[in-house]
Amino acid sequence: MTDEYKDEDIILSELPDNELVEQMHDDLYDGLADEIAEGTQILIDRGWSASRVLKEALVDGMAIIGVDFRDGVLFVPEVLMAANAMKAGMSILKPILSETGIEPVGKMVIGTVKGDIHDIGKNLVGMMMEGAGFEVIDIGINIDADTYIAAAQEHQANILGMSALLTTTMPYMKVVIDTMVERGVRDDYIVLVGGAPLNEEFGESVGADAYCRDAATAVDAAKALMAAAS
Ligand code: B1M
Repeated sequence: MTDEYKDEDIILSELPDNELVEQMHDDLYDGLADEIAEGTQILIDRGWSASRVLKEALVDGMAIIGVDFRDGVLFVPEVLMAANAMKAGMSILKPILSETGIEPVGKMVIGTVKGDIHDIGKNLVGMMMEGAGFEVIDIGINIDADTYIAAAQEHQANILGMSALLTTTMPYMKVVIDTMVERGVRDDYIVLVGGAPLNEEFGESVGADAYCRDAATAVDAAKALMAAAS
């Protein structure tokens, strides 16, 4: 039996949890959006929490792709397909992660910095923030300083969030913060930064209020800094 034939035979709903998660990692790798959506739904129907599905089935799967992308095994088109498949799973999780019956606890404008089009991490942070009761205004990718500041002012945000996934784009965070300082608006906002190549030291060096390692850290930092500001 060829691998291809075997794959066609796999019925996701019949796999035990651990095999289903492994299969989802394979399907993510192969950019199979329908299968990722189906697997995500099956795990939710089996009682998994949305954050567990996100971490174990999707984010861990994307980490494998990241390694092979770095090592030249996978190329941009394949990684784009994987990203689309990941988004298919995230769209099922979004309503669950964003579910909140409470008044917004604060407003956040979030975007990926100029020159950078990676948006999965940013989208995830947005979802988790909504789930924690924040109103989130996602201004997209490739965002320059003027657009960040204008959006924060227009929406009267409490928090300005920036994402960067490239070592070549992360320095732009300092450009945004310096522009805020020049315009006398830096202290009007809590500035949070995140993205795989950043670290605590970088966050401090650009003048952010906090570096957020992941979406859960972003929620914790936002809550703590909002509480400290009030
Ligand atoms: Co890109 N890419 N990519 N890529 N890509 C990386 C980032 C890379 C590390 C891959 C690698 O070499 N291993 C590498 C960067 C190397 C470097 O700078 N040192 C890289 C490269 C080189 C490139 C291109 C230059 C490739 C090329 O064209 N030759 C190009 C750049 C395009 C551009 O932006 N100008 C490029 C393109 C792409 C795709 C378009 C194919 C695709 C993006 C699709 C999309 O986003 N819609 C893509 C992808 C998918 C990746 C990897 C594989 C996965 C990123 C991801 O989505 N991770 C990535 C490898 C990796 O990171 N392991 C890679 C999953 C996501 C949930 O995690 O984004 O880290 P992450 O977000 C986390 C935290 O970082 C944090 O919370 C999130 C959730 O826990 N966080 C925040 C993120 N943003 C935050 C904001 C906050 C708070 C927390 O605000 C408050």
